[in-house]
Amino acid sequence: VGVSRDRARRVGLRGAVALSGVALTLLAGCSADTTAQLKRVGLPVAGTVQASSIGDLWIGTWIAAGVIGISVWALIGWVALRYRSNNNDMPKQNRYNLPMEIFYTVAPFVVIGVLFYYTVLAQNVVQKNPTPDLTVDVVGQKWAWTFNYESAAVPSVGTDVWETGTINQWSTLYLPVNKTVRFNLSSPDVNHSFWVPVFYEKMDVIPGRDNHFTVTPNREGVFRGKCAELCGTYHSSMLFEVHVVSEADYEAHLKTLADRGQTGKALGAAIPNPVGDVGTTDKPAPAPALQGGTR
Ligand SMILES: [Cu+2]
Repeated sequence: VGVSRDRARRVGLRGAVALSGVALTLLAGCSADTTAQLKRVGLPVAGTVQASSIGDLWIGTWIAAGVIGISVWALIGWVALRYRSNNNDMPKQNRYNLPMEIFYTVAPFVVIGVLFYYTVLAQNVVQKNPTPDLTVDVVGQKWAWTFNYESAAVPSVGTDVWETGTINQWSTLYLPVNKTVRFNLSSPDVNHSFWVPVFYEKMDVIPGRDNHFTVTPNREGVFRGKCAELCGTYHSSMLFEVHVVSEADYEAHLKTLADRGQTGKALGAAIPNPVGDVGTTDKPAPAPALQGGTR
């Protein structure tokens, strides 16, 4: 018995060394970007002030899950090796062991309780809704996004302006960097979901319901956005681009929209949908000029 136990230990040790060798080789082969992304457990680089609270929750949850998972596997492995036996006698039974049963009933509640506590903390940061510097009315419609910018934030433009897309031309959303923006979400047709991955948060867009959230984009760049709620045939076309730009560029973009005559508010589906008679057309408007490439 002693010899085979020794052997099992040696085989286990060799396996562990081989596995960590493979893991190290994989890590060493990664670019700096990939390694950084591994450290964020798959999240993109955060694009808002508020995102870090969600990022910390995400990483903390994985660490907690890792600690618990590894402990459980280690215990299973230890029991399997330590108490393995060649005889077929019924092993000692531990049913109705009260301390044990209390432990495995209470332990999951402790885990859930800790996760719940930190989720509430993160949620409080994300839903603080500070007074915004500007407001964008976001309309999710089958199957594009319309963004309405209020003139109040940029008096030099002098009017509210909007922009939209079609299933063949994705929409763009412009935001000034380091300004707090409130998104008011509405839909004239079915449920959609407004998602910009670098914000780390998304929110459903539900007809007849006043959903909103507030973020402060703090990184200039062009980011992807999409509908995250299966909303119909061309759901996959509900993509948009978020341009987080300087204040001057933001103002210039709004002026361009005003010059194109895209003034006032477009709160329904403003553009006829080019695919058959799908979509709604409650307010015909000039088709938007192409911005950037087509998809
Ligand atoms: Cu959608």
